[in-house]
Amino acid sequence: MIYKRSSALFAEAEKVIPGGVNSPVRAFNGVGGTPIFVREAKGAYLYDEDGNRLIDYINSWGPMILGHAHESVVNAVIEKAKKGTSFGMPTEIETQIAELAVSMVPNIDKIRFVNSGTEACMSAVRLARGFTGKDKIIKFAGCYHGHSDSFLIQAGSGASTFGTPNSPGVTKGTAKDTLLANYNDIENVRALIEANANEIACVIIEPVAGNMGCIPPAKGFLEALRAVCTANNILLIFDEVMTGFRLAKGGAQELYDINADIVCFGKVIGGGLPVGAFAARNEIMNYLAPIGPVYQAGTLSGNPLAMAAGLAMLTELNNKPEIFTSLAEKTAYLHEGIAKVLTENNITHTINRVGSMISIHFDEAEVVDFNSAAKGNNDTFKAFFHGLLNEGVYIAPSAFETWFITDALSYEDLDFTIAAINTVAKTL
Ligand code: KE4
Repeated sequence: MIYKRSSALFAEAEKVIPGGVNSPVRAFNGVGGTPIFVREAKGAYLYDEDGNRLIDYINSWGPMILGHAHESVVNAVIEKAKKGTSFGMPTEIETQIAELAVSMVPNIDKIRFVNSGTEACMSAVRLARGFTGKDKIIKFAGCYHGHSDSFLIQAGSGASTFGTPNSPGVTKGTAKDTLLANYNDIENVRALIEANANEIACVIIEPVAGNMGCIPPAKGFLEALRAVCTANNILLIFDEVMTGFRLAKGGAQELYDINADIVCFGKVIGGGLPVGAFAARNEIMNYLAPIGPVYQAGTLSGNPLAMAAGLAMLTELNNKPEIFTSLAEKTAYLHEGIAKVLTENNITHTINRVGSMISIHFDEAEVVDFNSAAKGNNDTFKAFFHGLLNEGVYIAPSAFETWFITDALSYEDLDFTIAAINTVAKTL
């Protein structure tokens, strides 16, 4: 594959945008080389600026669950844009998508829309602190909840890829209120709660981790977390920015039958436009301005174009719940095919999968937390990434990410991908 035009565009971008990108994980720092510039996308495919067609396993880091440029989403945005793009005043469509989201997701009465997953998680933590009157939070090493200061403490995703999990610019004052636990280690959580009795407002977790590769919750872990939070008057926040409207209509709460106190959304809920949201029962959400004391705001929150895209997306998913089964089946098929060819080629690996989230780790040990995820052979991953790119398959440019399967993928695409992995495996 030739990437001449992408390289030229990247050189131009670097002159006026830090690192040439508007989000670090796109910069290929985790795999080397320079980023691919996309011209357009349709269904399961990206078309880059050099005319290469790539099968997309990132799908804008999750939102494109139905494939790129989905007709109902695009048409909804076009029609809405003709009537104006932003008013800073309430619109009916905000109520329509709020009612639909509340009907799809268990255990929530109200939802507040914001513009990103970061904003959703940041606001949820502030709400938890305001509601409980306590300051400290527990997050898990390797989990990523966006780039708000409180979260950049051994974060996952790009922060891990960069090997600088604790970012400069985060004050000691902020960091002291963030306690770090190990994913899937309930005893570690209990010890933190005991050592900080009556000081912890919330535990925030990715119920299925997706920012250190895909890591499922160990059997009983989420149930134990729910119980220990309830027993200690600590709010449990499910960061479902990745898992929401992806693992099931009702996300991880539905899949694992666990009730969080606050749920955060992003990605799919916006259909590819900038939307985040956080939701909870009335008792908690009524603590938010303008009816409650916890302030949270946004000029473009509930923006009509973004709401139109999100409403179209959620309507598709709500009307065709069989999509979730189709996504899980396609991902299982891919898993089986990848495992077969990597084993045949004697490549040491493990594969983690939940629903339509999957990740490959080039290490024999089971990947259950940040430490085990970090043991993966990154040189093998880099060669694997570029080998696949050369075969026309685009996966996450970092070992600390999950793949996101889109329902636009055909079984032919999956077979093509498995064959490409077989080819690349022979070079590793
Ligand atoms: P955003 O602010 O990027 O919309 O959402 C932050 C966020 C919150 N919670 C979870 C579980 C997330 O995965 C994310 C963002 N995910 C990354 C990819 N791992 C976004 C890609 C990027 O940073 O460019």
